[in-house]
Amino acid sequence: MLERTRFKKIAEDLKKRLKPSRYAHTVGVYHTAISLAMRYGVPLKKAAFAGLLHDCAKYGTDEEILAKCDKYGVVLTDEERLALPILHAKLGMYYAKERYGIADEDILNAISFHTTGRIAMSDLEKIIFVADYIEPGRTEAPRLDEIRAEAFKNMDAAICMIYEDTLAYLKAKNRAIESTTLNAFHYYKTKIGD
Ligand code: DGI
Ligand code: FE
Ligand code: FE
Repeated sequence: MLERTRFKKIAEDLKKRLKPSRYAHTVGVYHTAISLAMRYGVPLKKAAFAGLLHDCAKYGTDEEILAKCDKYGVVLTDEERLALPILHAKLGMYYAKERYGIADEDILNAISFHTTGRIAMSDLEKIIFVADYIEPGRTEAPRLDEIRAEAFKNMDAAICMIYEDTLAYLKAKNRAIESTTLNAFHYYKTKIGD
């Protein structure tokens, strides 16, 4: 199947499955990911598919997402079982592979790690992590304008800013913080020499 046709078919399927607001966010991430891919020399096609699919499992309740992970044998650490908001990324990677036929490991990893990020992300993984946070439909987070500008100047610095604000938000809400998230934050902080 032609890539363009395949892309359209996936988009149509997601439009049916996701809430309208979630689909609008998906389209925002897809456009933002392509823009960042232009800036950082990443194949646009990879950014397009990863952006489109990053939240492909984000529908239903947390409990339903967890049950689907168990049903399909998605391997989860004990920590991941407790961090329900992260599971849609793991299940999303599974759907991308099995339901949407994505074989590219880099795209699959970008989906799997889009919520937490991780140490030593590929350029595509960074792009999806950042695009998810800065896409035009996001309005709630603090200093979005600053982070948006930084994303096109120094990606690693933008990643650190996103971690700082996300960790502050999670702490304020008394939520469990994944070790993947924490380790990645320290890694990028050291990397930019802060
Ligand atoms: O799926 P989206 O809403 O587009 O965005 P996302 O996949 O980045 O999920 C955002 C949520 O995930 C946000 O409420 C912060 C939360 N999050 C990020 N890292 C962690 C986390 N939640 C927990 N519990 N632990 C983390 O380490
Ligand atoms: Fe997500
Ligand atoms: Fe998202």
